[in-house]
This record gives sequence, C-alpha cells and structure tokens, in this order.
Amino acid sequence: VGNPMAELMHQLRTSSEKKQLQLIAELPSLGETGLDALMEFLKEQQSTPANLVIGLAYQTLYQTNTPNVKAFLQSHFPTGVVPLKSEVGIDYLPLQQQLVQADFLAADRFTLEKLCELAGPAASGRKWLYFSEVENFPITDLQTINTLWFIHSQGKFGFTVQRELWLSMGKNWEKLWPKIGWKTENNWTRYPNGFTWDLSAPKGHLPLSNQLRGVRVIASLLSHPAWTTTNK
Ligand code: UYC
Repeated sequence: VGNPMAELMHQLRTSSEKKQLQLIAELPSLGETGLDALMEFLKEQQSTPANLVIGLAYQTLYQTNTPNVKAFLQSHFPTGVVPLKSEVGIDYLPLQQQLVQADFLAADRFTLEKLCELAGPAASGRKWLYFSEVENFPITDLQTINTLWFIHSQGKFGFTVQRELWLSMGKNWEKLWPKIGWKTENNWTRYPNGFTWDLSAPKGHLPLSNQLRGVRVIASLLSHPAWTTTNK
C-alpha cells in the first residue's frame, strides 16, 4: 500500500466497532504513524458523542507520553472526550483524570463525595446518602458521572452497567451481589481491600454503594430517571 497513514485512517473509519477497538489498541506499536492516525481520528470524532471507541482512542493517546501527543490532547481535549456538564456547578475534571489514570479507588471515593454534594450540605456532613435524597439528583450530573465511568472503563463500570445487570436478574439483589463481586459465598466483600480496583474486576463492580444501611439508596440510584430520559 502506498500511503500507510491513509490506509490506517480508512480502516479506522470503516471497521466494525470490535475491529476499531482492536486496531486502536495496536496503533501505538506502529510508532509515529500509528499515533498520528489516532490523533487524526480523534479530531474527526470531536463532535460525535463519546463512545467506547473514542474513549479507547483518547485513553491510548493519554498513556503515550510523547510531548507531541501531550500537546495535542491539551489543545484539543483539555477536559477529555466526555462533556463535563453539571446543573449545579460541580467540577468533574478530577473524576475524569482519576479514571483516565485508572485510579479507580480515588474515582470511587470522589464519586461518593460528589453524590453527597448533590444531596446537599446535610449529606456532605454525614458522608452518606438517604435514598430520598437520590430521587432529586440532577439528571445531567448523574449522566456525566456515569458516562465518565463507562467510557473510561471500556464499558465495564458505571451505574447503567449495574442497572442492566440488576434488571436482567429480575431486580434480585441476592443474585446481583455475587455477579458484580460484592459478595462471595454469603460473605460481603470487605471495603476497600476486598474489591478489585482495576479492569480485571467483574462487569458492574464499580462504583461501589455501601450496603450497611440497606438497599434503598442503590435501588433509588439504579431507578433514577437519568437512565430512561433521553437528552436532546
Ligand atoms: N462495603 O461490604 N462498610 C464502606 C461496600 C456493607 C461497612 C465504604 C460494598 C456490609 C462499614 C464503601 C460492600 C457491611 C464501613 C463500602 C461492602 C458493611 C463501610 C466507604 C458489599 C458489613 C465503615 C464509604 C456490598 C457486613 C463506614 C462509606 C461506616 C464502608 C462499600 C460495613 C464504599 C459495596 C453490609 C462498617 N463500604 N458494608 O459509605 O459507615 O462509608 O461505618 O455493605
């Protein structure tokens, strides 16, 4: 083939999602041409809503420590590929950065902290949620948090992943817990060291919801209108 860059771009643009993901993961091993193709591809996708392909392209570039790529990301995607929208002025950039750096424990702690902030000063003070506070969470903020988790975990983590599993199990918590690694043989997984803080975790493992005070908070989270409302 005459032009490797053009050939790569063509493959990137026209392959199936599965093929795209495979290809993106292999691009850094092609050196500069691979990285150039990845940057070009990401630029083309700038107005496309974030998806797993875009997420992996961003993540792959982020892990490449060349000055060139760093400058590109800084100028074109200073806050990443997920719009950090909030209805209440919360800054989700730290969450974006923790997730991109695969610091899932910090991201999990930050997520709980922000959920408490969404619930108001009383919840922030007590550091846990009442289920009745969850219903009033702004849709935009929950969607931002969830999309960040989802896009930066290759689709493994997030409330919507947990919700799909929960629904597929007829809303049976006792079936969900072992499925997402929160319980094994009737024993609760111990916080924090029992949990798996990387992508080898089971689907839906993160973010955590402490079950010390019962299932009502997570039930309310997974039933929130954020997951059934389509935003224009
Ligand atoms: N913990 O066991 N958890 C804590 C989980 C339970 C307990 C935090 C998840 C069972 C206590 C997070 C599971 C239980 C504390 C989670 C889990 C229990 C604590 C930090 C599997 C005893 C100290 C944030 C379902 C049998 C704090 C927070 C406290 C903390 C998460 C005990 C994220 C997913 C029933 C004593 N656990 N938690 O909420 O409140 O404090 O006293 O779920």
